[in-house]
Amino acid sequence: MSETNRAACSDGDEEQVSGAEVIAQALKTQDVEYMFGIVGIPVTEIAVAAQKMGIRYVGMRNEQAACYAASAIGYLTGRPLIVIGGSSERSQETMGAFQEFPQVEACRLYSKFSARPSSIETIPSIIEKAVRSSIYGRPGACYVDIPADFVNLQVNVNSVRYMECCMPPPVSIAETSAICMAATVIRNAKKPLLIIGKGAAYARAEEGIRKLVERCKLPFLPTPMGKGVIPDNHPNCVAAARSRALQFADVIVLFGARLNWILHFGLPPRYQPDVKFIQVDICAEELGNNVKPAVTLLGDINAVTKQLLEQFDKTPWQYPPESSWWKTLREKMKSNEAASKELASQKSLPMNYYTVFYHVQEQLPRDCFVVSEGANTMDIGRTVLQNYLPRHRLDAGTFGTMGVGLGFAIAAALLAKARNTGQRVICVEGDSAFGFSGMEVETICRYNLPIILLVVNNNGIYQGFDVDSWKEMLKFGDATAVAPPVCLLPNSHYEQVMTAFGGKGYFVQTPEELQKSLRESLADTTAPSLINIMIEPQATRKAQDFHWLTRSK
Ligand SMILES: Cc1ncc(C[n+]2csc(CCOP(=O)(O)OP(=O)(O)O)c2C)c(N)n1
Ligand SMILES: [Mg+2]
Repeated sequence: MSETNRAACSDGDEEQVSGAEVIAQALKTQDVEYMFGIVGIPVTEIAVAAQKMGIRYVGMRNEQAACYAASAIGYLTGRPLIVIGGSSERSQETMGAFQEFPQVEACRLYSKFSARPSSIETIPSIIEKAVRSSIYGRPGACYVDIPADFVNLQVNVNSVRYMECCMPPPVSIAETSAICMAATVIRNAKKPLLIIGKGAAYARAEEGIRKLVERCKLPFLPTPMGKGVIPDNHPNCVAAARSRALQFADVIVLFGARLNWILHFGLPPRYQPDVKFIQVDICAEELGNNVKPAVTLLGDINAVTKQLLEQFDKTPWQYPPESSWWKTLREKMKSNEAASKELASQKSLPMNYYTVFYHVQEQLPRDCFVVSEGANTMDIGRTVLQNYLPRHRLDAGTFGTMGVGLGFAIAAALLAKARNTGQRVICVEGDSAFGFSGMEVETICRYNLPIILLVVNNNGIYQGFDVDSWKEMLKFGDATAVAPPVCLLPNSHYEQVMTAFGGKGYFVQTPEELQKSLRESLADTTAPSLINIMIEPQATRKAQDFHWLTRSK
């Protein structure tokens, strides 16, 4: 608010402050650094006040993408997402006010804490509680509802008390007896396996887990978002024999990895029926989901890992590197890698997924962020594109939500820019996935973030038609009646979405064109680019022992 306004609103000689300014100050006091959103009545003033307070405001093109971006910043910095929503005026509640909706109740289902302050004076304590709830225990989003009339309402500046920034989350450790039991189970394992999940990445447990892997010489697998906690090219990484490792392991230690669909619920046929799980998790309710664990280690994953390390320091132990288990895993990795290489080296055009990712991997800077979404695009890309640093892969993860990619990429690029690391963001999108938040390309160009978008274009969802088959099909009737629901328009020029806003666009059909466009995009550190990569519309994954979503039948 300007000084003149302030004076005009002042009540006697008391200085006045608006609801918007109180929100901004309360967020700043809780160390909030970024705000993502779309403004309009009644929240515009909140964004303006936040900017004045030194919070970076990033205007997005869709609230979903704004939330995805904010959640990625939260994951990367350990400060999860607070959603602030403008709601209708209190005096019009139940009358059918503009955009009236039971937002607090609706958000309760999706958040750890959902509340509407009862007055401007209570905003700081509600915001402190929202921030604290979002980072304590298992992290998660929180919602604060702001009635429209609060935004411009003025109160006496001395009537508002700001809560100090909440303390960092307390660190909990596991019971000593459980740690001893876990160490014993690991020592007695014939076919051990560590699984490193997103929780380990979030807990910044990379140093401890790496020590454990190297001291005990244990094989490990990352989950999709656990990639990079230990580099993918570490000799103990058995990701290339994932199915085999899961299927025959007799002891599995889960570091912040849930036994959900991504890990096939921990059940046969993907696992041995008597496999012993050791679960390390910050969330007590997670322990015992789907399978009864042999040992549960409740606590901060970094702290629990250190407890385990101390145990193995006291009585050193190594899993024998010459065991038949290591041999089985190495052989399977070799044959799987050979099969991928064989597909990658195919010279036929249009290219297949493996050829594309092989060429991308060749040029990928080791410190870059890899963002990805799609179905085949994400699943195959994950196996070929390597991560060498923790928290440098962001993908559609547990929910498999399409549309997250551009928001995630924007968040990673903003952090890279703020930290001045020169790190690049490579965002690998299926053509369908790209469509969900495609207009965020304008956001990328507006903030001039040098993101490289790769659209792996097979003209469809999982698969599509080539242009001739598409035309042939249309002879049989209207597209709504005859087009397979997975099909998208063939040969769409997605790169023109980028050129429309001043970035660089490439339409590539051959490995040489891909290599050249990627080299140029990487060399240009000042501008974003989009490489639209045409692949064989019927290309698929290489044969799998099990489908990713194994049905129980
Ligand atoms: C929000 C949302 N809507 C729909 C889906 C269903 N879905 C799963 S993958 C996918 C897109 C896959 O196609 P694409 O991104 O082109 O990748 P491809 O498999 O073709 O490489 C869709 C729409 C979803 N996961 N999330
Ligand atoms: Mg596709």
